[in-house]
Amino acid sequence: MFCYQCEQTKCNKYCQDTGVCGKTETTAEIQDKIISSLVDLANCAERDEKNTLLIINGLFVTLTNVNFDDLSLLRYLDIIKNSYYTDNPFDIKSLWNENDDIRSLKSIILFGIKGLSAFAYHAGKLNHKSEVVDSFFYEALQAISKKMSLNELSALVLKTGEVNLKALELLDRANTATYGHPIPTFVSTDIEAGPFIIISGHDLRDMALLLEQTKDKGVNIYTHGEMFPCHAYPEFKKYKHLKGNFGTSWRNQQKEFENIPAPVLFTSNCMMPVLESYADRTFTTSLVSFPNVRYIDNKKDFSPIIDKAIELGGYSTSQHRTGLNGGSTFAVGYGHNTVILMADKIAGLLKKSKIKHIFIVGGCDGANVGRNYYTEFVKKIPDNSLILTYACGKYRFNDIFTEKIEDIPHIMDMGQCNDIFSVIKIVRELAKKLDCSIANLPVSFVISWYEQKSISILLTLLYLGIQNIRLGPGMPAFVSPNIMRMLINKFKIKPISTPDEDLNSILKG
Ligand code: SF4
Ligand code: SF3
Repeated sequence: MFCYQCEQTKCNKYCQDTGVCGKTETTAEIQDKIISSLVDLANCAERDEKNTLLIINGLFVTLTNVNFDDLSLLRYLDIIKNSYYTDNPFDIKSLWNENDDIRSLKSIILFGIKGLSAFAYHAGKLNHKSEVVDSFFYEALQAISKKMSLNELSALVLKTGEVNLKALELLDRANTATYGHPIPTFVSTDIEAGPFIIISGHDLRDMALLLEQTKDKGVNIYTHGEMFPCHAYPEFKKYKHLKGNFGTSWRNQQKEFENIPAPVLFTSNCMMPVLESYADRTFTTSLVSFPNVRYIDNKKDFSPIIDKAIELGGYSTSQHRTGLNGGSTFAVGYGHNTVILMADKIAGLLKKSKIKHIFIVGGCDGANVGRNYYTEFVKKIPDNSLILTYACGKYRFNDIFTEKIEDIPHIMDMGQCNDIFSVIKIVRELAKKLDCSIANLPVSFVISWYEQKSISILLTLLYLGIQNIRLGPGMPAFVSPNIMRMLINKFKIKPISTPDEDLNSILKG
């Protein structure tokens, strides 16, 4: 096997024999076949709704930490293969042997559209679709098998970021039109006595269905990982049994799910290999699957998981739990709708230097020890600066209590990874209010990456011309030295160094 699509790839080169994520060689082979078939589908089949859905689902099941189940993956492969004919099948392995820079640019495009597929998938579940997004999947997949120049591929890399912005906007519209605009909300980390279910992942529709099916059952619901921002949506606030957040980010799940008297539902990435100790009370749905773990199909009848919660009974007394820094409340819900109302005030405070700087510290969490950087970095940010955050990396600091700057919270959590859209909207609004370009705002992006959604988000930031992004904990293994030089020259991307060094150099301007 050859896989280098995520940040934890072996020795920052590539995974072979078995993935650091737990993916087996057989699973990797099937996923490669899925990608090869999707390239053939894009080249040989009609562009229609059915095929577009096959592409979106096919890409999403190959994302890191989504589907480890060979039988399930083979079913996707079969359906894709039966949807086109070619006498000259493409093999993704040919890409790994291409010239270093071509391989690198095509990998960036491929991993970028994997991230894009996740956003399009969730938006599609809420009946929001975009012709621009859908047609780009075909263009990008065709490019993987075509002879193209470095310039053509570089342009397509930025186009991936541009189309990803459309997908982020689409998903924002889907979520807010269906569940309302997030409002600032304080969420407890304690667990009440009695039966409960933990729901993880990004799929808001699955959350809505689970809340509805559990509302009169005496079963409480707790979010985990990227499902946490659900607490801020008005439509979910109506359910009094949506109680709080259990645990932290995906990387701690094997520890956090052990020895608890409750079932867990995974609705999207990131699922780690399920340990035997909790396999019998783990459930997956949508595109997530793991061998011998119960799967809730598209009928979305959650009775088995509700029954399991009642059978296990939950804790007999309430449990006090905390975040990673000892705090027992997380705040969330600072989406664009809320923060744009503060834009005049923030712009005024920036002018008067009462707010010195805005730091965007967001992105994925992961197991790498270098990720302590983000906790230390946030702790060192002066009180006269704002911190906007999104995605699961924030669990490293979202329980730290901080004072406000004249009613503006020092740390504002915008939501899931896709809610980078709120960050972009707010930064654009501030640039408008201060009559300058984004580049001239006192705003710095300090981003952590892990899987392919963070790659598509990075491409969007580059497409928007955002420079001086500090990226960590390491640089992607799939970027060749020449392409890295190009990124550094054109966009001034920097690897993170130490919190002190980076903070000093940012604040010195
Ligand atoms: Fe390795 Fe990441 Fe690929 Fe898993 S997804 S096999 S950890 S590179
Ligand atoms: Fe997290 Fe997987 Fe990236 Fe949604 S859940 S951000 S890592």
